[in-house]
Amino acid sequence: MTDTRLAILEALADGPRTGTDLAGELDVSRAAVWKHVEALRDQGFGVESGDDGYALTDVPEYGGDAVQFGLEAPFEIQFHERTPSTNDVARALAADGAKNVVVLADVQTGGRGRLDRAWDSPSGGIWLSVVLRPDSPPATVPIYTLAAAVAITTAAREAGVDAGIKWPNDVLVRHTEAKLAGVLTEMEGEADRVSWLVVGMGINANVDADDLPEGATSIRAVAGDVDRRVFTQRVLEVFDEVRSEPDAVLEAWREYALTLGREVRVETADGEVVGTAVDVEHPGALVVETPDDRRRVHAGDCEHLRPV
Ligand code: BT5
Repeated sequence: MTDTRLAILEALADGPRTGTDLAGELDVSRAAVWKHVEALRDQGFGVESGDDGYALTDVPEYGGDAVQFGLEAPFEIQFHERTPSTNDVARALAADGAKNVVVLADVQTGGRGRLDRAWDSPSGGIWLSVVLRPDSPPATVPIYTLAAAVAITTAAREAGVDAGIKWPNDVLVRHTEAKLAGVLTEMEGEADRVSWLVVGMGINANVDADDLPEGATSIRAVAGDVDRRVFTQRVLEVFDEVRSEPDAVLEAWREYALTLGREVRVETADGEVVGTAVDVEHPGALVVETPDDRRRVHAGDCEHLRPV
């Protein structure tokens, strides 16, 4: 959305304004105001013309402008009805120098999980990728994955879902351990500095559980449909709040963790680690107490073992 269009929306959010007032406030012509208002109507915003001027009567349910409007985080939203993978679009934007852009889609036709697994992304979900350029070393990148899981869990709990986090990146419903959301973080960087980072979040919001793989669930199935616009804004706002505060991320992560205190089996590149998960440490390592020693696991697939 252009800056002028957003400024018009923000002005109208405070109450009706005449075209002349808007033109004066924003230093554009009245014809330009009229064009922007028409464009907003095309996007699904309700803008009525009355005696007091233009009044904002309705905000579209979802989409780029809808999420951008009222978002309290410094991200620019780019929306696609349908795209193979928001992470792929975000990577291309990142390679072109983009920063603080969020690519959002209603449907992904080639959604990806970790290790090139497929990620089912039917209409009604929240599929988004955030492009960041943090001034930090590549080794600290896992904290962004944790921050995304914290943001999703916070929003899910506010929506009435008893959600928690399975290390490192799965948001699950606590009592069933069915998967509600996943995070895929990708980056490019040099030895000492990240060049760009793409944090992809897949949230099964208003989708039928039948349209998801076995072991997955949705907010719709657990707590009913959510306002995707508000939910997406909450996720982005919490993510933005915590992303540069590793201690806050770890504290929230520990509070939400379903993995800590559990017997786990983690498949790592160096083999299997089985033991009790006792903590998570910066920048996202799981600390596992095995019968022989205490191990720090930096990456891998984690399975919660049932108590014997
Ligand atoms: C993840 O991978 O959990 C990361 C998922 C990230 C998806 C987002 S959507 C926006 C952005 N664009 C992308 O293309 N990707 C990101 P992983 O831990 O590897 O889990 C993948 C496994 O979860 C699959 O092998 C399936 O078993 C299962 N799965 C597939 N689709 C699912 C869904 N919608 N909900 C829950 N589980 C699913």
